[in-house]
Amino acid sequence: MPMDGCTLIRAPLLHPAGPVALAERDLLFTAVLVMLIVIVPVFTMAFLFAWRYRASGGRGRYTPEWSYSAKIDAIIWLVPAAIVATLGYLLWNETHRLDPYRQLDPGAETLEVEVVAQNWKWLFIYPELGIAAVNELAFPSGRPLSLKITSDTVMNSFFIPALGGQIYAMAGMRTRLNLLADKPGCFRGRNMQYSGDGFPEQHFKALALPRKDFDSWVANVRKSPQTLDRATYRALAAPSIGHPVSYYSDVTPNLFDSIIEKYTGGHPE
Ligand SMILES: [Cu+2]
Repeated sequence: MPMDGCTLIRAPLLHPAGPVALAERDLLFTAVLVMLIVIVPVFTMAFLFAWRYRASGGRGRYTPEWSYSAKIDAIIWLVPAAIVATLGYLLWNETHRLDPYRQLDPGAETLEVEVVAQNWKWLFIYPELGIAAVNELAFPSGRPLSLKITSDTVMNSFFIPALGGQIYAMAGMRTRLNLLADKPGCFRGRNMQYSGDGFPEQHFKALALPRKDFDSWVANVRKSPQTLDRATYRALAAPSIGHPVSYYSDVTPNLFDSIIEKYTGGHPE
């Protein structure tokens, strides 16, 4: 399998593998730069003042009666106000542009995957292909990935740092996340919301594969002797820690919706 020789990138937040994570990293860097407008002068002055006004022979003028300067007052109010306005503008625009529910490229062919958080593993259902996998999310690189996310246990949080975004998984609800991997690669995904005993081991491999490799991944999953119906699903949903990657060659239709409906008394959201 291609997942065997794949190396995970280190510090994925700084080495984005897709447009969402790249935009998030750039926003982070821009925000830091803008804030340095205050941080650099403040730290410089802290040392400069201590030196200039020191008791033993400093050069500062002694002015005990001084109390107000309109110039200083203007600087300490206007500069931060300008920074807050700039950050607000940037964040407002980027937050809307990076809306996780928005399709990345409405014109492109999207791969839909349904994600279920369980104790303590991740189930990935491919409704269009009728297959499923546990703790391994494979998808073609360069093709938008559209995730529908729910939980069959307490609140979890789905996150693939190299691709960006983080979105909660909640029982009885469906959240969405749209991601794209620019190039083939192998990324770590995990639950970011503490959920009990198996939480530290609750991670999965996200494999962005070239088209051909994705097709052979699907063919390989289709060879699995295991299938996922209501009964095998119940067995899978039982708590387990460090669950191995496993494949299901067939999935009962509407399994994802029925998992949500368990918590909504038969009514969809
Ligand atoms: Cu909710």
